[in-house]
Amino acid sequence: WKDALAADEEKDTDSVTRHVVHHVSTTLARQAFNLDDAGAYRACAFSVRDELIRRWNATTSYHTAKAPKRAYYLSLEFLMGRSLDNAVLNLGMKDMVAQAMGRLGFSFEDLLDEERDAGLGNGGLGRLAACYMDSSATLNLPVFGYGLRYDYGIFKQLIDENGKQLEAPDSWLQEGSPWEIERPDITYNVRFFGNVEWNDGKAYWWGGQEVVAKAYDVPIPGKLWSAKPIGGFDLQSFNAGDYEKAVAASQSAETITRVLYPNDNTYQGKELRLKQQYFWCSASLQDIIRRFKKLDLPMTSLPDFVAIQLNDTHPTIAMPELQRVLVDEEEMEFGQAWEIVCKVFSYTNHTVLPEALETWPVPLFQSLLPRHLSIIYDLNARFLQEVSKCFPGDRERIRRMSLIEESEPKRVRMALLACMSHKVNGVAELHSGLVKSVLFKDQVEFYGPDKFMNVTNGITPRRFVHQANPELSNLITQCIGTEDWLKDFSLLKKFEPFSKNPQVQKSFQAIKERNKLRLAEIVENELGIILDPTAMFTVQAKRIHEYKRQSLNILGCIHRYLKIKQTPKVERRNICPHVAFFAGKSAPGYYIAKTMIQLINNVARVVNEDPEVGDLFKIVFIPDYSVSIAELLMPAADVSVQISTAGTEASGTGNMKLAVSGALLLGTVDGANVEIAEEAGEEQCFLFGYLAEDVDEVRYQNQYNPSPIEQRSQACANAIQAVRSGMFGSGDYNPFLDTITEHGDYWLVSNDFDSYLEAERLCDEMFMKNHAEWIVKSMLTTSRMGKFSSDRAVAQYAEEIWNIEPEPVPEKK
Ligand code: DL6
Repeated sequence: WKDALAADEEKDTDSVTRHVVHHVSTTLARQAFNLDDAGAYRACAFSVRDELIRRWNATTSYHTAKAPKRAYYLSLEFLMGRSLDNAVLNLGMKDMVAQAMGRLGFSFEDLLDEERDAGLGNGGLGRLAACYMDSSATLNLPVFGYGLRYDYGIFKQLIDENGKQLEAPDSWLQEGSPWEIERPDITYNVRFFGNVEWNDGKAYWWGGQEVVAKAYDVPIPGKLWSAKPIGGFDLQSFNAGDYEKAVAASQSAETITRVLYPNDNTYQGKELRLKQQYFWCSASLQDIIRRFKKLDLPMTSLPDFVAIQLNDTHPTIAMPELQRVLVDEEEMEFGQAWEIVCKVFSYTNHTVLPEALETWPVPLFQSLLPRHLSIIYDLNARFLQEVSKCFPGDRERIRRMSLIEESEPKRVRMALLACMSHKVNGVAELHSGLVKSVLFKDQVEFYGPDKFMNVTNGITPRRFVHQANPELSNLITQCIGTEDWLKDFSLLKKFEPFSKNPQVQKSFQAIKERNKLRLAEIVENELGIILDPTAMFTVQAKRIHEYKRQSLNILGCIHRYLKIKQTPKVERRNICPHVAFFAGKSAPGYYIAKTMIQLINNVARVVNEDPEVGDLFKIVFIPDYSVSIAELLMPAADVSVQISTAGTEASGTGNMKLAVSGALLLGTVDGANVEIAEEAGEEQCFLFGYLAEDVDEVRYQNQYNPSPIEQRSQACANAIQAVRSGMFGSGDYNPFLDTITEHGDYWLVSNDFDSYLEAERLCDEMFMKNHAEWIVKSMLTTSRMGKFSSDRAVAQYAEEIWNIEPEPVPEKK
């Protein structure tokens, strides 16, 4: 039977080879003998895509025939990264495809590097959406994503010779993407601006600008919309010789999906951003309603067939848009229509930071979406009447709860509109608690607590263990005797007993060492920094933001550097060798964050070039952080640095990616760190810092009754002084340093500094003096992370919010 199997495999590898060659000669119109890596990657990707489409068609036909209730995930960001490796692994075809490409003279691993990341997202929120699509497909759930097909994704980050971040465009579509299918047959018109006229109590929205939304299918099920002008360009002006006017309208349409807004956890109130949001929501709803209408059922049964999840407030305009369709086009009564809207929608909140909460100026709304504004006013009047009934005479509460903020100009509060949907969830226990007790306290008191819930985030084990850390994946499979844990992550706990097995401990440690070596080689080749792979690798990889406190990390690095320099040579052997990795982008207009990047790079340069320090300490800033870089970085980490001010990081998902690869948590009691520590056991973690419940009081002290920084932390004051002295070059770091010393240290850097250093000290001590124990803790961490699969999270959404069930396509008999 073995021969038969081998013959079978041979045949399959043969057929894959033929398939690839076919794409070389037809799709690429090239000859196999003079193909380069880029061409081979594309031909290979097209062959794999064929298989994805074949399966996708089967699922679509089955779902169309069966017509189950579906969930639609509306996300303005999908941070997909690369697709080829993930696709072949998920299809179980990796070996076969690698062999086929080998026969054609190509190394599959080299081809993987030819793919550009699809970076249609800023950070955690966008990557979460991509993980949820992967999990929905794995669980056979009828879930479909809708997003925008930006011509330019998140900018490419360059670091100049002064250590500063520069931004360059990410033209990811330049060579085309094999992972999308253009659908000229699926288009919808979307209107902006114009007028609303009333006739017989019925509203007519007309005029203004109309734009076409064209669909691009992505076979990891979803659609991305691209904006096109209606009817091409203006032929009349063209014929009259006014070429500029002829193309102006078409340019204005195409601008809508030109570029992703590069802001994470801050909101930019630009007209174009609201246009993007409405364009995407209108097209998606038209597509959803078209599909529903095929069922030939009354609109009142929409909530039995359609659930729509709002990924943050960005798609909230979809709620008044559905109301407009039901009232103006389907002629439904306003109150009945709104009941349907509320049943269909649910909303995930991803932040409690006030600067990230979207509010749109009323005049902008009035001009761009006049009909929607009138709907929102109507809703608000009815809503506030209900609130007054509940809390008679409580005018202050009514002011707080109004959908319209009484500012100058007035603003529409999108989060409060989103809270009218039937379920609202936060993304980690601690965060969901704050959502209820702080952010939406009034709403909880009005609607009751049942609407508000928690779904802790998750990550896909297929990409972040199996693909990113294949040796660890194989070790787990070997130990527990099955691969099933990749689809049922709770089985990971079966790996726990092996933490006592010396042989497995050795293998686990060897895998970590090889991952570190691989990273060290890349760093040496790309950045010219030579690392000691046996040193402790700490990783803080995430967007650069004051609340995430790369500040604490880099000032801690300065403290470490000063200490090494002060330690007599003979005693330096007691110091734990250390490599601090930083990676992440700052929003281009975020001055303080950009200053932190510059400081990190300049401290790194001084430390790395100091011969006195040698292998004891290196600092590496990896430019242009992306999903692909995360896949390299996370498996090589010894320590996961998650040090946001308590109560500010909604969840974090990098913390989960690091933990599954066995990095020990050095972190604050914030976001999903809390649950990671609960699952792993606090003994496995190095927790420090003020708790969320104490932060307000400390902040108040810092602001109104500040003690000198030296009293809050002498070590922090010294590190800041070293920067001010010019030790790390003459960059203008003062605006950043002043936030800590002069402006009330809002993020509690100085207050948490000493306990951070103490946590680091304990971490170093164990790594260096008790490495055997470290390995056990690392294995325990990995094996206890079963909760953090995005499969668990999506299953929870399906059951508790969307009310949908798995619909596997039956096997052919
Ligand atoms: O829920 C995904 C991710 C969390 O893990 C992060 O903690 C949180 O900061 C992030 N939130 C946002 C909010 N952005 N906006 N707008 O990105 O969500």
